[in-house]
This record gives sequence, structure tokens and C-alpha cells, in this order.
Amino acid sequence: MRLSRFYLPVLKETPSDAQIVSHQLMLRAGMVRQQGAGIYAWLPLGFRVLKKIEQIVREEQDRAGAVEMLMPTIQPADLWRESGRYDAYGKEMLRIKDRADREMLFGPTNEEMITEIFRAGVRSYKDLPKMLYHIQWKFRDEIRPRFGVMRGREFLMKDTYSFDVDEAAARRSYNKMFVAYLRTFARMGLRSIPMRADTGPIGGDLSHEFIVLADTGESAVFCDRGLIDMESPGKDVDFEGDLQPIIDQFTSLYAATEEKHDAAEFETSVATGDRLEARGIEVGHIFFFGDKYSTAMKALVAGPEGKDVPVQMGSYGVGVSRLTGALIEAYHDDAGCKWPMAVAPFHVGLISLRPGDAATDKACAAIYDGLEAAGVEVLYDETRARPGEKFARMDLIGLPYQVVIGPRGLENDEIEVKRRADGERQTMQAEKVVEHIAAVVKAELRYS
Ligand code: 5CA
Repeated sequence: MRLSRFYLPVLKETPSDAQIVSHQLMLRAGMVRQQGAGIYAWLPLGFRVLKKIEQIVREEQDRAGAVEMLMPTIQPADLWRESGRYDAYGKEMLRIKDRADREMLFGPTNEEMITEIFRAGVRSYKDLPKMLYHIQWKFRDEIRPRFGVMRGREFLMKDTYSFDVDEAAARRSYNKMFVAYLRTFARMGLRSIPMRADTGPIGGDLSHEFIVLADTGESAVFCDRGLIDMESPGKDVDFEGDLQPIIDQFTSLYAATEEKHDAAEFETSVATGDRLEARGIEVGHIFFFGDKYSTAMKALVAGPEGKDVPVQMGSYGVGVSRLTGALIEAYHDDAGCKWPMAVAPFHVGLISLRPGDAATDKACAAIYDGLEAAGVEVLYDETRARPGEKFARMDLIGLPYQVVIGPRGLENDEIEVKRRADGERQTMQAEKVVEHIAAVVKAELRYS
């Protein structure tokens, strides 16, 4: 992508209303633009990150056996009257009327709709288990939208719903999502800690929040430090096998959000030096709520004994748009973002120090074409901006590698390659650059 064609409206000043670094950087780097309280337009750079996150979430859902679909954002109120949540949900629900005066709403979540879809098509336990998901915009009229995309009113969520014949089977579905979540966040470079959590308006009594530790996080959390170093399950994990040992390992140490925190238990079960009281960002939340919706909405299946039973359900959410902010909180410095390769908007920034100079243009074109041919995503800054401005902009948007080409270096057949993560610089011959970059990008994209 040529920068002159792209749309990258970077800001020089830090917007005064942005309190946390991820919000500041997302605005400064031209990733999003606010359109209303808690409502953001995703500009091309931010959109690319969002799509990368979404794709990792999707791949791990598919791997765990969930099946993708897409439900609408607008839902009829009557569906929510069936479950009893239409009144219970309160002011957080955005209620709308259409031209025929029918009551509608902008979906804050999809338990009711998926239950309606399920009951229309499944009759027997023999069709179970089923796990269905979609990645769709939600609207919650939050009292205090803040921190940019971290607590938005309109936000992108991945929500999965599981359907099982009995509680033991539902537990297996829950475990699949538990493991899928550990892997999903790890692939993005985030260490998430599953914590016992409150269920709020979704309901049920078994629930975990996946928390990424960060000083700017909205949740107060309490856990055993041992959880920080626990390795997430690898690529070879068998989702059809017994996942309980993995769940047991992650739940063996104390970890709870504020609402579920038990100070006495924390003190007796965790050694003083291992007690961690911190703040964190909730990037995912999983729930098992049994027959809460299936009984109310009559989603029954014929059980093994021939009798109809309400299906056992769970729901599992990932904050896809929130993750963009969480990732910046985890990966930045004073100069800007430092994207991990897996979620970077482009893998490499190519900076021409003297566009218009024949030798520089030629060398840039060769490397740009070579990298693209090797499947590397390049943002090519061939604009007329001053070098200082180009460097600052490239640091701000935080692509993992920068390739800097100018006439002076070319005289000695030297091209500079900078790694954004630690600022390490290397000079190399022009003919080596494509091969080198393609190799490091590939290596950093490999995950276990
Ligand atoms: N139906 C369930 C699971 S699918 C559900 O709605 N769960 S939730 O309320 O916990 O939301 C799932 C995830 O969405 C949260 O873990 C969080 O990462 C994200 N999320 C929730 N509210 C917001 C918000 N206002 N802004 C950004 N992300 C949010």
C-alpha cells in the first residue's frame, strides 16, 4: 500500500479528552475517529487491526468446533419478552420503533435470537452438541462510555452459544471455549488470566472472565502470581479430547474479579508473596447458564429417554474492538504503538528518504515489489514529507519493522532495517532485504 493513496490522518497533539494511552494513540495514529459518545468510525489503519484480531478469534473458534453465522443487529422486542429480559435489561438497551410502530432494539447480545434459531431447527439430542457464533456489532447504552473503544456504546463482539443435552456435556462445551480463549489471546501476544466472575444480566452461576493485566484496566482483580507464567495450551491441543486437566490447572490457583473476591479465602489459599492485587482489562467472558433461556423460550429436544428436555446452554463473548485498545496498552512506548506481528496493520513500513531521486525510487520499488510478492504487507511512505516527520509517523503507527532507503545509504549499498519492538537497527545490502524481512515476518507469525 502506498501511503499517498492510504488515509492516515495522524494527529500531532494528544487529544485532551483521551485519558489512557491506548485511546490517545488510537486517535493520534488515525485508527479511529469518534462520531458520538462511545461510537467510533474505524479508519483504514484501525480497521486493518480489527480485521486481524477478528481473524485470529475466528480461527480459534473454528478450531474448537464452533460454526460461524451472522445474526442481525436489529432485533424484535417480542423475542426479549419471551425470556423476560426486555424489561429487565433497563436503560442499557437501545429501543427503537419502526415506521409501523413495532418495537425493536439494537442487540446488546444474542441469547434470545440464537435460542429462537436453535428451537426452529433442532428436535433431538442426537443433533447435539452444537456451537454457533457470530462476530457482530452490539450496542449498549453504557452510562459512562470511556477510554475510547475499551468501553464503547457500539462495539464489536464475537459471541458463541453452545447447546447440549445435559450439564456434563455443556461443561465440555464450556471447557472448549475456555481453552480456545487462552489460545486466542496468546496468539495475539496477550497473557490472559481466567478469573471467577459475576454473571450480571446474562445469568447462570458458572462464569469466567479473561483478564489482561494493565494498570489502566477497569476491573480490580485478585490472583495468585503463579497464573502469570502459566503456558497457554499449544496448537496440538485436542478439542475432542479431555480438556478438564487444562481447566483444572488454570483454576487451581486463586483468581477472582472484585465481585467474586473472597478476602479470607485469598489469604488462606495464597502465600503472602504470591498475592497479586491488580487491575485488568476484561477481554472475554464465558457463561454457563443451563436452561435459563431454553425453558423460558421452550427450546426443547427429545432426550435419550424420549422425553423432551430443555437444552443446556452457555454463551461466550470476546471483546473484539476492545482488544485493539488492550493490545496498545500492552504494546507501546513514548513514541507510539508497537504492534505484535500477528495483529499489526502492516508488517513493514518502507520509508523513502528522497522520493524523486531515481536511484532511491528504483531501490524502493524493487523492495516494495519483492516484499509484496513474498506475501509481506507493506506500507510504503513515498510522500514528500521530511524524513523526521516520516520517522515519527512510522514509530507512531508502530509497524513491527521499518525499512529506510535513501541516496546516501544506497551509495554504499546499505539499507537500514529497524525493529520497532526494541529499536534495534541493522544495515544490509539491498539484495538481502526482501529475504531477511520475509524470514523474520514469517518467524514472528508462526505460533504454537
Ligand atoms: N452474551 C454474553 C457472552 S456472548 C455477553 O454479552 N457477555 S459480556 O457482556 O461479558 O460481553 C462479552 C465481552 O464483550 C466482554 O468480555 C468485553 O470484552 C466486551 N464488551 C462488553 N461491553 C463492552 C463495551 N461497552 N465496549 C467494548 N467491549 C465490551
